[in-house]
Amino acid sequence: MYLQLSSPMKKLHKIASRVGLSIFLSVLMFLGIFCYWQPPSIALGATPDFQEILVDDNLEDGYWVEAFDVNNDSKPDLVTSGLAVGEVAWYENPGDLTQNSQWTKHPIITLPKPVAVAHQDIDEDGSIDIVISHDYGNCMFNCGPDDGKISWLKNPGDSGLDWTQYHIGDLVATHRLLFGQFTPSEKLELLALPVVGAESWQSAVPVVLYTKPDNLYSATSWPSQVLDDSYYHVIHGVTVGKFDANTNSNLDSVLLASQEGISWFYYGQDGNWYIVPLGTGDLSQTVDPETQNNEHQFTGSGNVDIGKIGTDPYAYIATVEPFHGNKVAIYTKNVESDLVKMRWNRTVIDVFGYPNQNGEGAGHHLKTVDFDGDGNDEFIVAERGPSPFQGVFYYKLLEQEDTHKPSMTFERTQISSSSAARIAIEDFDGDGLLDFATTGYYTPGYFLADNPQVLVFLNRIGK
Ligand SMILES: [Ca+2]
Ligand SMILES: [Ca+2]
Ligand SMILES: [Ca+2]
Ligand SMILES: [Ca+2]
Repeated sequence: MYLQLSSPMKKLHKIASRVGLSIFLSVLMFLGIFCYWQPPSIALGATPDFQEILVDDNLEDGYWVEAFDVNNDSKPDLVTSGLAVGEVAWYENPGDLTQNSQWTKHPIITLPKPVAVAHQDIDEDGSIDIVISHDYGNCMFNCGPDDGKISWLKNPGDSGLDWTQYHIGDLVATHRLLFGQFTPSEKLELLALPVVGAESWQSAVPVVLYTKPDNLYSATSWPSQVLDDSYYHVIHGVTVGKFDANTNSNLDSVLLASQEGISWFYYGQDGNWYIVPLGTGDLSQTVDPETQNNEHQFTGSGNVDIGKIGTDPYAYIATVEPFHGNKVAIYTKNVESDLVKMRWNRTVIDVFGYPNQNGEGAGHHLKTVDFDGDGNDEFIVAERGPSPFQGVFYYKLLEQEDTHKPSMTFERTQISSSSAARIAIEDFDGDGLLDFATTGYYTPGYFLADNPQVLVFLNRIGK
């Protein structure tokens, strides 16, 4: 498994000119050790090219960005939130996307420490609503019994009214939310994933499924069931898909990134929930040789998405590891290893410096997308910072050797150097090519980026 850099010497020189020697050494590791150098001519087919559009800057907050059409004009808008101020707002897509176009900001609500956002037309009135976890309190290292609530916010549409908040449930440390059709129930389902258990950051995490009630507006909470409360610890990443399609199941299920590594969590045909471990993630977190300090020694995985190659929708798994990790790893399928089963092989392809004294690196999110339309997924990684491990990094599959025990070569290109906490994928300019948006990371107690921005990156590959 190899990594190749675009214009590597240029980038190295630029970085070296503005960092000190100690950081420079880790930059050398970042740029060199895990790379396999190839002539740049191989990469000429689809040079990553994105037009950066500033939506907002000089923010005093930043954690989540979600993309969907809030005002029903067929142009995807952005919803942002963060734990510092707690304002949830949406930015209206102006349509004509240029450097000077103004994205009007509309406040939605201000909540104590909102974390995760997901969207769905919950009341089926034609306007897409929001579900949000909030009142995060002092989680994740010191959660109180009331630190974690889930609400849905009714989109007022063009009624001129405010957004209305409805309670869904209380769940300590809720950190990720996903809508899906996870069971044969035909009701709307919401999967809620706390980052830690209620007792301590090392306690097991309850995975909870909420079901939309029939009395949606009068319900004081949504019916819920705990699907598992013993296996998982420190869940930070999730991706949803129809991973069980080969058994003719049309149900959604999830890949989870947790202290246990990468696992597939799904509802089986017998009505039970199953956990299938796919890989252990990072088992040996490195320590900064300068500080020799790593308080939490996180292990496992922190973010996960799955990449397609040609006709195989599950050709590779891309991860950031471990929790708030400094490593980018690729899992590929080895079908030679067993008579009847295949196995996922993990390879670290990139290292973004060392974990800090809390054991945290700069990596915070990742998404697989076929941006250049060649039938294979690229993936982009959001690095929260500090610089030089800050911004969006684009990984393009250059070649795959041997389909039975594949070795993949990726080329890395830095798209942005503005702090990136999360990525949202949409076609913001309606040209048929998927674009992406990011928000900077600004969370007290974790990391405060300089000048957090909300940015849209329009896909101009091949144009
Ligand atoms: Ca819109
Ligand atoms: Ca609605
Ligand atoms: Ca592609
Ligand atoms: Ca586009």
